Amino acid sequence: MAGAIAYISRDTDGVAWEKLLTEALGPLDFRRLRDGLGNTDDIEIALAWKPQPGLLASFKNLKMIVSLGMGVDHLLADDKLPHHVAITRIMDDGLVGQMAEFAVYWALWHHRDIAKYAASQKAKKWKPEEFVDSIHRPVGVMGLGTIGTDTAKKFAMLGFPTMGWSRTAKTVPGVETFHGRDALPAFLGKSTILVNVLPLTRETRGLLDKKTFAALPKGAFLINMGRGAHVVDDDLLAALDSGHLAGAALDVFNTEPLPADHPYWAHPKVHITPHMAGYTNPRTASPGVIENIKRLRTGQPLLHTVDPKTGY
Ligand code: NDP
Ligand code: OXD
Repeated sequence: MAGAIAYISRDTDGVAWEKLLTEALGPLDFRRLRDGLGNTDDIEIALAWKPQPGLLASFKNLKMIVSLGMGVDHLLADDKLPHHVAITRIMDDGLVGQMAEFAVYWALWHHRDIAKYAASQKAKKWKPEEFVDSIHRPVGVMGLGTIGTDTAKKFAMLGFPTMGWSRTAKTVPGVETFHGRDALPAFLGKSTILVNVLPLTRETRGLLDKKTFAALPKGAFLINMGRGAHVVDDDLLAALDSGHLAGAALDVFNTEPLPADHPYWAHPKVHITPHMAGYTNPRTASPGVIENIKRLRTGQPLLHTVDPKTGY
């Protein structure tokens, strides 16, 4: 039998992964962290979500690390991560679609004044609000990778003028694209709804700060589904309290779970979800992992690899 596959996650039990991988690859030596990993010298592949720092470095014969999330900051935060081992990530169409749904839901919630109608209903008031046509509500998507591209295309299909910002130049049909720091002010200046779906890297940490918020048009709405550490919390609270920002839908936080005493919980302009914008679904995520296991074992180039230098 080939080397063992270790399932390293405290959040999920890996039963579905074991079933799907076994169906595709035949009998496996599949080990779960929560049941004990046995002799870790046998481990060839690690499927990992937020592994304890140093753990992966202790697997002497490890050949491939698979991030069980599309984000890889949870792996690269480990300064002992073995650099000779290939790092790959899941590619999950189901998750990608959910992320776009999350962004579109909050954008429409804001755009169509749903909070005002909910308040009117409470007061038994029949009160149509002034409306802004979607062609006058430009949406800016930060990050034009797998998720950001899908999200931006869906906003464009709904008729919103849609912009995207990335590190390198990109072409996305129906989307006005910007790239690099120099283009950031022009991109932000038009984004009446700002969707963040950047990876967390050295360059993007803290990017959603007072300077970024000030560059947005007055009354802009923020949707953060990237990572909590993209946001400088005090700067966001100040931008909301000053009235410069109309509101923020936040799925990710600097500390998760969000501490009970955090000012976001009770803030009238903040909408909190518990890091649920996109769930990894083993059914939709496993085909790419199975393909990579086959590739690893037959010496072919791996797909969906991560570059530790750029951090994504
Ligand atoms: P990708 O790696 O496919 O794309 C990343 C995008 O960000 C690329 O367009 C890249 O630019 C851009 N980018 C990276 N660094 C910079 C920079 N310094 N300046 C400008 N643009 C930059 O990522 P995904 O779309 O797959 O995922 C994005 C993130 O979404 C994940 O890393 C994770 O943090 C988050 N996520 C959150 C979930 C949730 O439930 N809330 C679920 C899943 C993911 P370029 O195209 O030029 O390379
Ligand atoms: C991911 C996440 O990165 O769920 O996939 O945040």
